Amino acid sequence: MRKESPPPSVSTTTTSKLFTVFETKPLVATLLALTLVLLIWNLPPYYQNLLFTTRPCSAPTPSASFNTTSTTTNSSTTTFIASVNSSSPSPVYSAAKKFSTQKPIDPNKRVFQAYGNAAALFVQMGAYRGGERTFAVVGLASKPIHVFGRPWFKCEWISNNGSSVRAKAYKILPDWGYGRVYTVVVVNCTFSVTPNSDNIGGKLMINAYYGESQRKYEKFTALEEAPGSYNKSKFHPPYQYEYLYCGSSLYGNLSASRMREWMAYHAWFFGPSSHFVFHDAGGVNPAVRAVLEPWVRAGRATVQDIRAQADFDGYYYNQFLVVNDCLHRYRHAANWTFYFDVDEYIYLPSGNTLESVLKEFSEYTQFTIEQNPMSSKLCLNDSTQDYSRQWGFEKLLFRESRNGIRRDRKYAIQAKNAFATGVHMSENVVGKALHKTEKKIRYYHYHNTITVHEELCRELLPQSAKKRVTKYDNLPYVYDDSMKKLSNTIKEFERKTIGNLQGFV
Ligand SMILES: *C1O[C@H](CO)[C@@H](O)[C@H](O)[C@H]1NC(C)=O
Ligand SMILES: *[C@@H]1O[C@H](CO)[C@@H](O)[C@H](O)[C@H]1NC(C)=O
Ligand SMILES: *[C@@H]1O[C@H](CO)[C@@H](O)[C@H](O)[C@H]1NC(C)=O
Ligand SMILES: *[C@@H]1O[C@H](CO)[C@@H](O)[C@H](O)[C@H]1NC(C)=O
Ligand SMILES: *[C@@H]1O[C@H](CO)[C@@H](O)[C@H](O)[C@H]1NC(C)=O
Ligand SMILES: *[C@@H]1O[C@H](CO)[C@@H](O)[C@H](O)[C@H]1NC(C)=O
Ligand SMILES: *[C@@H]1O[C@H](CO)[C@@H](O)[C@H](O)[C@H]1NC(C)=O
Ligand SMILES: *[C@@H]1O[C@H](CO)[C@@H](O)[C@H](O)[C@H]1NC(C)=O
Ligand SMILES: *[C@@H]1O[C@H](CO)[C@@H](O)[C@H](O)[C@H]1NC(C)=O
Repeated sequence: MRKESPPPSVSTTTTSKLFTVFETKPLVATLLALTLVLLIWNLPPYYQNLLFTTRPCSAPTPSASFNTTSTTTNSSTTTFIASVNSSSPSPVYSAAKKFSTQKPIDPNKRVFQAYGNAAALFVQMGAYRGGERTFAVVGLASKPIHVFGRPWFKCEWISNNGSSVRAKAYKILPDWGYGRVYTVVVVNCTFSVTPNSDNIGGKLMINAYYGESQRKYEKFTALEEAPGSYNKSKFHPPYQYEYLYCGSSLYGNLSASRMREWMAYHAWFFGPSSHFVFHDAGGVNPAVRAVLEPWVRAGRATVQDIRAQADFDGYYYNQFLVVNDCLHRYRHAANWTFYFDVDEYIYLPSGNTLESVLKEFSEYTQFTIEQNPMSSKLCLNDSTQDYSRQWGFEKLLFRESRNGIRRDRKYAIQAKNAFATGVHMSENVVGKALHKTEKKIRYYHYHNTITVHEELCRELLPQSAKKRVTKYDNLPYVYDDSMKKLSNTIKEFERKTIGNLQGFV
């Protein structure tokens, strides 16, 4: 069928869907069929609806004698359009053009035959209701289309009773500059009324346009709400959790020991009213899965399998996509959503509790957290210690101590006020951001440890290094055992919460 129809200007899935609709209907006239098909390809959505709702009977025809009709379509298209009326550009031009490429008369007129697809117009990862009148659709889109073109979106809510409301969408490109073949797009649909307020169910449709023209677009169902499923109170506090962790893509040969330690530490740190969302882009090998499993069973963690992201070439395992999906999926699940990595440990300097710190920060939509970079190989030369039996943060005790330089930051956000997010902070929010936080909250960063499977202690420093600055690889290091002091508490907490982990000390 594809070969016989004019060179496709829309995707083949659209085409075949249309044909299956027609095949079920009685045969009328071939001519009408082709006309209709052309119209549907070319009309803006408003006219499309008009067509479907105002044409009384009749829909045409299987595609059996499809290939005989092409010469007559030109005129019938014109008449049909006239009866529909249009303020927007008439599709006649593009229809005529399509046919002229099929039957070139001028021998100097060259044909450009396209094969295959480089990057999709839109690849949906998730679509979520983000409030009473608002939705977010999170996905990827061909980056060149967004760099060189003006793609845009329209939203429509179609109630199960057939009525519909529309809204102009706006798009956010939260990884601007970092995308590759694909860039991340968050489509924000905010309606003037509450869709599905009567709870009879319905669906959110998106029109995704290739460029400024209304004529070339793809239409898809982004989200459906079953009858009775809309619950307004989900979008207001109190939320299910106080703290949510949104992890970015996990990849590489991760160390199960480090993952186990990270999980135990943060389950303790954030307390029972918290939840952890991991995104497995291939990093959750069987050993890692085994250490996360008890936490998943206890309802404390969720592991999302996002390995299919590998088909879409975006920035670093599509981490910008993942954090935005997590933001919107859990937008009203917790007071605060934290974004940091699995080699980073949030820490409260003396005297602070997480609750007291966040109470103090509550007027801010987001705050950033400064890192304490830790050496991934320096340990004390101490024959009383059996490092092979110790946890990473129990033995890596040397902190890189340069002052006054800009350090990487991670952040936490009140997700309800955010429309999109990044890896180091969010730039699409309402409300204030706080950066002077290092007296209240910091994080220890054990860079280059998470995929190390051999012993971490690879350089032993003399006991004197406890008291003075040690230069290593031209960087100054000081002794810092703040994390080590917590290790017995964490081990005890882990044992009490999930029992003894097999194969671990
Ligand atoms: C197609 O339309 C053009 C302009 O409307 C007209 O000149 C031409 O004769 C038509 N061709 C056929 C086959 O009807
Ligand atoms: C289409 O046309 C070709 C040649 O013109 C003919 O052999 C074929 O049977 C036709 N197909 C249909 C479905 O009519
Ligand atoms: C259709 O076009 C005619 C004349 O061009 C105009 O009078 C009429 O109002 C139009 N109808 C609509 C629905 O736009
Ligand atoms: C369908 O439901 C909407 C509210 O969701 C209501 O405004 C509209 O009148 C209903 N239409 C019909 C045909 O029942
Ligand atoms: C709506 O959600 C709230 C809180 O999430 C819950 O307590 C309530 O039972 C839900 N109502 C219905 C009708 O499901
Ligand atoms: C979370 O929000 C609830 C309701 O607004 C509030 O009572 C609670 O203190 C908040 N917890 C934190 C840690 O901010
Ligand atoms: C560690 O200390 C012992 C003596 O306490 C010494 O013999 C050994 O060489 C030291 N090892 C390293 C790597 O410095
Ligand atoms: C969409 O944007 C509006 C502001 O323009 C905001 O109020 C709303 O919360 C956003 N929705 C989502 C789901 O991000
Ligand atoms: C990952 O690391 C483990 C432990 O060192 C090793 O046994 C395994 O072969 C590694 N897997 C890959 C794919 O490199």
